[in-house]
Amino acid sequence: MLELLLSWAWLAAAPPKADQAPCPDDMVLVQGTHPEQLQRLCTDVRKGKCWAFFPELMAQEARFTRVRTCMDRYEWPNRKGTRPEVMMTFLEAEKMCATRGKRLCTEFEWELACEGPKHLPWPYGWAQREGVCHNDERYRHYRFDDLHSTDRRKRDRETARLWQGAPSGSHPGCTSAFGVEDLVGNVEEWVATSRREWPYRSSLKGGFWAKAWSGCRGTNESHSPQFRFYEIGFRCCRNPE
Ligand SMILES: [Ca+2]
Repeated sequence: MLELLLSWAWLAAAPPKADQAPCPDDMVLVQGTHPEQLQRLCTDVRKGKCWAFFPELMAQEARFTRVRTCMDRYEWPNRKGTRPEVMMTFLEAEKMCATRGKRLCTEFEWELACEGPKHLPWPYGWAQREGVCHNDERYRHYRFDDLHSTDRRKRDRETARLWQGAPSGSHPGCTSAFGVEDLVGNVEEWVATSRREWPYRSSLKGGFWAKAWSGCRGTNESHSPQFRFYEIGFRCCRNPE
């Protein structure tokens, strides 16, 4: 009996197995090297934007950051089939992540998650393909006074009128090599700024449902942590076990 108890006690105290998953089930491991600057050769220029790059051809600046993080598979609240939340400031998004023991992802973590180990310009390849990610809706003009009204009902009504987002995970082709979904398009995502030249500690990535040229690179750095908008959401990260 004593032997049995001892062996039970040893098992209870045993360290986790080496192959234990570093991230919870609803997060994915994003790991690799992030090059701060990339140069690619554009092969399709329209409307002042690049819609395709020469495959596999790339020059990288010699400034790299090692990334190893667990990232939510979907936009907040990180549940497949659920409508992602919008109209939260960067400060509120930080607090929401903290309630789950997480933090906002950094700009570099987000870019590596989107580009994958091959550093693709879009999560799925070297050329933009219509309809793969949710960013082809027609732009609707917003009414500033309604959207920023102190009257909550007015604000909610305008947000609902502008909403053209999709439930999380409804564009399976818009999945990065690491398995993160909806990075490009759907709702734009708050990230913690990584580049020293940006003015705020808050940045935005991925464009939204009506920004067809969005890709993995390109940061919207023009909004302070107090800014809120009808198409802005976020996703969370945390350090691996
Ligand atoms: Ca997104």
